[in-house]
Parts: sequence; C-alpha cells; structure tokens
Amino acid sequence: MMNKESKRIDTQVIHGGYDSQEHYGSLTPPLYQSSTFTFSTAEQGERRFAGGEEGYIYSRLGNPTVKALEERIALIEGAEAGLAFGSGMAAVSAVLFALLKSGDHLLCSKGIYGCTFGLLQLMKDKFNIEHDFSEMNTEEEINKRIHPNTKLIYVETPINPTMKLIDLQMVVKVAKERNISVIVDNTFSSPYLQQPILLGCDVVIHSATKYIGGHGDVIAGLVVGKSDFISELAMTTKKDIGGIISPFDAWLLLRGLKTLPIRMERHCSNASIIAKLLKDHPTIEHLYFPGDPDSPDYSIMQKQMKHPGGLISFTINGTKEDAQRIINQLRLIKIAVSLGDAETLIQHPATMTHSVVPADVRELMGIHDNLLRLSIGLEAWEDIWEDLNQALNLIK
Ligand code: LCS
Repeated sequence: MMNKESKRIDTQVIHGGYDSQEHYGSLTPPLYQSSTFTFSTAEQGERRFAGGEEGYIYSRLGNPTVKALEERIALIEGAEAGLAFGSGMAAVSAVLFALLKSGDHLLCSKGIYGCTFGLLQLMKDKFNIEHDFSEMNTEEEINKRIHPNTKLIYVETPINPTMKLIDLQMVVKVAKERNISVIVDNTFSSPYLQQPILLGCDVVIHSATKYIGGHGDVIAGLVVGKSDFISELAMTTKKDIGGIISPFDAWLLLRGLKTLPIRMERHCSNASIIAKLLKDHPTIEHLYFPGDPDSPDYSIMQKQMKHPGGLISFTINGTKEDAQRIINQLRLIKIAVSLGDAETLIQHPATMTHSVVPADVRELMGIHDNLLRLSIGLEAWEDIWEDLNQALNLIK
C-alpha cells in the first residue's frame, strides 16, 4: 500500500498512515468524533474485548482518526509504532510509569522542561523512583552516574531552555553496553530535524503541542517506539490512567503535520538570521543557539540535526528586571510560553516554564535570571528583528 512504503519525510507527513480508498475516497482523514463503537452482536463484542477480532470498542482504547495519526508519526520517526496522548506530559508520564517501578533509578540530562522535573520529583517522593542528572558530555561521566538499578536514560536535546545538545549516538553506545533504554524528548527538534530512533534510541516522545501541531491550537503528546512496547503502553498506562487525545485534536495534528517540513525550514532560516543579529547586539551577554559556530555543541548539531532549530535563548547584560522590561517593550513578539507556533513568542524561563525548579537547581542547569527564550515564528525576519532590536536598545 502506498502509505506504508518508506517514502521521504516530506511525503510521509502528507500521506503516511492513511489510505483514502478505505474511507470513501475522502482526501483528508475523516474525523471520527465518537466515544464508542457499536458491535453487531454480543459475540462480536466478546471477540473484540478478547482481542480475537480487530476493530474499535471505545475511544479511550482506540479511535480511527487517532490511529491514522499514530501510524503517521511512527512512519515519520522511522519507528515501528506510535501512540497519541492528551498532552506532552501525559505522554512523558505514561512512558515513565510503564518502564519504571519502585526502587528503580533513571539518569536524566542536566536540564529538562519544568513539569518533567516536577514529575521526576513526584515519582521520587511518592513511588521511591530515584533520579540523577548528568551533563552527558562524555561516556566516562555517564558511566560514573549509572547505578545497578538504572533502568533508563532520559534525554532532552536541545534542552529546554538552555539549548544544550546531547550526542545521542554516544548515549546509545553507553546504554546498550548496560542494557539500559534510552528515551528522547524530541520536542525542540521535531521529527523533521532529528530522528532519534534511527540513531538507536528506544523511545521518542513529543509534546505535539509545539512544532507538530504548529498553530497554537492543540495540547497533545506522541510516543513512538517498538511495537511490543507501544502495545504494552496502550494496554497499561494509556488505557488505565487514561490521558488520551480527543479525535478532533488528532485530526488537527494530522492537518498540522502536512506542513511541518516547510514550516520548519522557515522557522530555522528565520532563527539563524535572528541569532546572528542577536550575537552582535551589545545588550546580549551570551547566545545559546546550536547553530552558532562558537557553540560547544555545534559539531553535535551538524552530526545529528538537519538544522539548528527555531529556538534561541540568550542572557542579557542586565538583571531579571531588565529582562522583564525588555519583553514588556515588545509589540509584535508575544509574551507567552509554548513554542513552535507561527507567532514569535518570548518567555522568561526562571519565572515561567522553569519556575517550579528550585533556584539553586536552576542555576546549576544554567537557567539564570537574565535568560530569555525566543521561539522564532514564521513572520518576516525583518519584522521580528525590528521589534526585538527596539526592545533590546532600551537597556543598551
Ligand atoms: N517536553 C518538552 C521539551 C516541553 O517543552 C514540554 C512543554 C513538554 C514536554 C510538555 O508538553 P505539554 O504537556 O505542554 O504538551 N513545554 C512548554 C514550554 O516550554 N512552554 O510551555 C510549555
């Protein structure tokens, strides 16, 4: 079947996981906005529940619109199977609860999204699941932090919001020697820039709220990995904890995905131009952008990413209050968390996305009070720069 063939990603985002001939020729996947599915007989219901017959039962267990999205994301990431959730955090928590039990340990990149940090704390406090943070700069450093009960390595790359990169092939090499799973939160890259499964990672998670949706109108999460693991996830934490996506949100993501490659090209080209301009601006203290040739992560970026991405962080020569004055001065650029939307967004991680991380840990992670994070949108770069420049000039 056409949509199962291994087409290029630009084609898979449009056709993958969907055959219009199976749906009355409907060009776009139909929205099955139904909570439940009827059985023709009691015996058919029994067979479906027993797994002896394929078919839908109830939308928490599966839904045809959601299924099309799950098949599409698996094809795009080069994975065997995919599963959709009601938020990125529902996806992260479902994966961690499926793979870890009380007494286990996980090793995490030194820097993660604030709510993932909160979840690790919750798992430690309530379920005795320990974690440590690692720079993951060298094999030796990772090896040093692995315990006999370490079950998985959890990595964000680029890291939210410091934009630090982790060399995924290096992490995979260490993990495989110890029989440890590698989980990657690929949200900042999107599957268009980086495909961790193809580099040997076991599970990939997305906050689909960001680049995959791309239009600021959906909260959702996606997971891909091996078929056995995805089936287990579907029948355990997804079914029984229940953080499912609605069919309509899945439908919006199928629509958003079609333009992912062309949106990413524009996000990335805009970001590269803005990053260069920021670097030379006297208000900027330090630029955090993997596309900067002076970045220590530049070679990792070249090795594992198609482009450096659409996010830029920077510290200013000034205080937290100066950072707040700058963003209050912006007109076109919106003050908002989230990222990957058409609109350019700016936020102050220390008081917003990472405010739940204690101040001393924030400092260790490099989330300083004078750090700002920009999600570069799809507007004309000249207009983005004009707005940014006038605000930065406030405290020159
Ligand atoms: N993983 C990463 C890397 C994230 O940045 C986020 C959300 C999540 C997971 C959770 O996804 P959600 O449940 O929100 O779909 N990051 C946000 C951010 O940086 N600003 O607002 C949300």
